Amino acid sequence: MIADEPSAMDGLADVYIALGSNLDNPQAHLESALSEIEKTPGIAQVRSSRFYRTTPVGGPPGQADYINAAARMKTNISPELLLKTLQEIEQAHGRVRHVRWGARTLDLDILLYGQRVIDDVDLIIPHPRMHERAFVLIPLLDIAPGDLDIPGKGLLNALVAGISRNGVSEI
Ligand code: A4P
Ligand code: MG
Repeated sequence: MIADEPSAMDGLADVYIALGSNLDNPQAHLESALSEIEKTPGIAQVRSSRFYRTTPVGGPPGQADYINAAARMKTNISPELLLKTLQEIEQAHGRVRHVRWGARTLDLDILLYGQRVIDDVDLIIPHPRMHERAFVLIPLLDIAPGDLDIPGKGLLNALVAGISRNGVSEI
């Protein structure tokens, strides 16, 4: 376990993740996922955005609205192990994968891992669709500086200025 002190975590990359749920009390899934992430050895200084109610983007018609948030943390866990850790938390929340972009109890995506660019079969960072999605960028701006550089996509402020906020409201 890493001590949760600034001195112990200095120099580690900032990691940003997106959280989403639209089934079975979405807000409770996000809150408990955040506390599970906080308890994970090697993750410290977890900070969450506000929670937002968002209109579903893509997927089958008739899905319930989502609750979305973003979180920032410091970690010494590799990107691959972080993905596995987040997938285990999704599984513990009863995530079942049926349809692409279908309703889900909990979706945890890695948005950014410092300034790393990764293009593997099962892990792409920055998340390939984050730069065009209001339900990701608006929560992200709660916890990240406006001049955050999203590798290959531009500065967070500029991306937020270019999207519509329709369908995203603070809860
Ligand atoms: N994967 C690759 N890169 C990453 C990454 N950076 N973080 C792989 C997490 N996973 C990553 O994910 C599919 C595979 O992506 C994983 O096996 C992993 O190896 P998944 O969670 O099983 O499926 P998914 O989330 O349905 O797929 P996808 O394509 O990542 O979905 P998106 O693009 O994240 O969209 N509308 C609203 N309003 N709010 C939402 O939260 N979410 C989606 C999902 C669609 N519409 C939405 C929302
Ligand atoms: Mg996902």
